Amino acid sequence: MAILFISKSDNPSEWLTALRERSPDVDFRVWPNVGEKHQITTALVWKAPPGALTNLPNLSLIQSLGAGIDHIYTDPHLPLGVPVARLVDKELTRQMVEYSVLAVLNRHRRMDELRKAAHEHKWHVIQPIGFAQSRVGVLGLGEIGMSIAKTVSNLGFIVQGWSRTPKKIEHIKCHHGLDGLKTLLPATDILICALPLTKATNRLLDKRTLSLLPRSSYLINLARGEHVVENDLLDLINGDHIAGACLDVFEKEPLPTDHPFWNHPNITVTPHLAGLTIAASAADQVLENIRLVQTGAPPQHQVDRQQGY
Ligand code: OXD
Repeated sequence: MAILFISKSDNPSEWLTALRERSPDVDFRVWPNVGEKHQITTALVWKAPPGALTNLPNLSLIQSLGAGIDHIYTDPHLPLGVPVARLVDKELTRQMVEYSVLAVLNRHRRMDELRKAAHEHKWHVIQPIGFAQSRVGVLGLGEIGMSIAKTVSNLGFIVQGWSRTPKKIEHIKCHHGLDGLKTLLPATDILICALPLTKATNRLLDKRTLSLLPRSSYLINLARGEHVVENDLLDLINGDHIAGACLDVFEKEPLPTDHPFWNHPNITVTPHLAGLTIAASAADQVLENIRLVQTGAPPQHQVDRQQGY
């Protein structure tokens, strides 16, 4: 029984250390050094090259190294019938919440405007902005979206949420379906995208939907670049309908050096780091999933292939 690690961005030695501390005999291999293929039972993956998971006859678990699994389903050779699990990790969720709070407060307290004024040596006092002018809408009410919504609401913000299916969260008005989205957007000043990437959410935030936001609204995207039609967002910001955006994810990553987002005064770009997986935090879940699958049980947080999350 061996684990095959396939990721260019995660550190294999951190994973090896974290796994061996918990399970000293673990057989850990780093792609492309697969060794005897029939010995591989688990694949730990983040953006595996297409085909890397084929011809592994005893593969019984594909474990994402992140919360998202869209990177797995882009492989046209993905072995059907092998369970795919995503990570639901406290540390990852904590980072995503932290990033969202930072971005919401930056917008609420107009830090971009203040930084610009300070740069010009201007004593620029902004009158207090009430929560009624900073209504927050959270798209996606899974583990991460729900934690963001609750934390931002606990800070005093008026928070509404949106998801595919109906959800109930204390103190948070929840909407669902396309009609729900049409209700939420006009009542949102700060929109946070925490959606899974599926066929239904790909390019969901385009000119049509983003125009439903009120004037001077703000977008925070920490989910996937493909949720947003980048040129539409740019047009709406340049046309002064949307005030700005804080973006951690992009259609193409790394963001090309000549992309207009980089130099835009109203757009903050961060390099897909809102939530990074820490091996020491996530290793227990991975080992537990391996154990579950060995006993014939489904792994925790198994992905529904049809729904795509
Ligand atoms: C993830 C991510 O899916 O970091 O975990 O994007």
